Amino acid sequence: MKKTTTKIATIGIMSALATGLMFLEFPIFPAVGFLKYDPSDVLAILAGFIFGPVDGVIILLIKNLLFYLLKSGDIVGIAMNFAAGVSYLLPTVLIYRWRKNRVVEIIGYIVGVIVVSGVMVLLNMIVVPKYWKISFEETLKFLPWIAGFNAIKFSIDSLINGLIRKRIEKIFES
Ligand code: RBF
Repeated sequence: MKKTTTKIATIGIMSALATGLMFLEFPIFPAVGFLKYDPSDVLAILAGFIFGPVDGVIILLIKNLLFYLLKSGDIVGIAMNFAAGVSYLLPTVLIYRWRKNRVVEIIGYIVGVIVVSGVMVLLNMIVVPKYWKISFEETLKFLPWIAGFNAIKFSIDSLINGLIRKRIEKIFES
């Protein structure tokens, strides 16, 4: 991939695809039905691996902005989705870029899943009491579900990315 214009167009197409994929969202655990899985972050993670962390974050930003305007209208949910995407993407991509081999790549996925699960548990402990107007003690009951949701969501994304990354990269080599 040589030309900047080609890269900008690719980021645009990947953002549009990610927005479309976000419409497929569905809850994983009934206990925390407000947490929904969708595979859209895979597009941002792919871009992070192929182009760099900033491009990945740009896709997260665009897809969340478009999804907010087209469907959700819930700024809290959108902000949480973005925070989760960034907390996973940055450690995972930066570790991979440090040493580009399969073992380091897998360590990156594991660290990313641990970081996002920890960060989102903390953020949810602050946000959920205000969002659902419940006490902190009640929110604590959700803690294992929130940690589990993020661990599962980003493990699935890691797996998909790990399986298709090389094939997608090849498209851009020519
Ligand atoms: N998305 C995540 O990937 N991880 C989270 O921990 C997370 N926490 C959320 C907390 C609240 C209160 C809300 C409203 C949403 C949260 N989301 C989270 C985003 C949610 O799963 C979904 O993507 C958005 O609400 C868009 O429909």
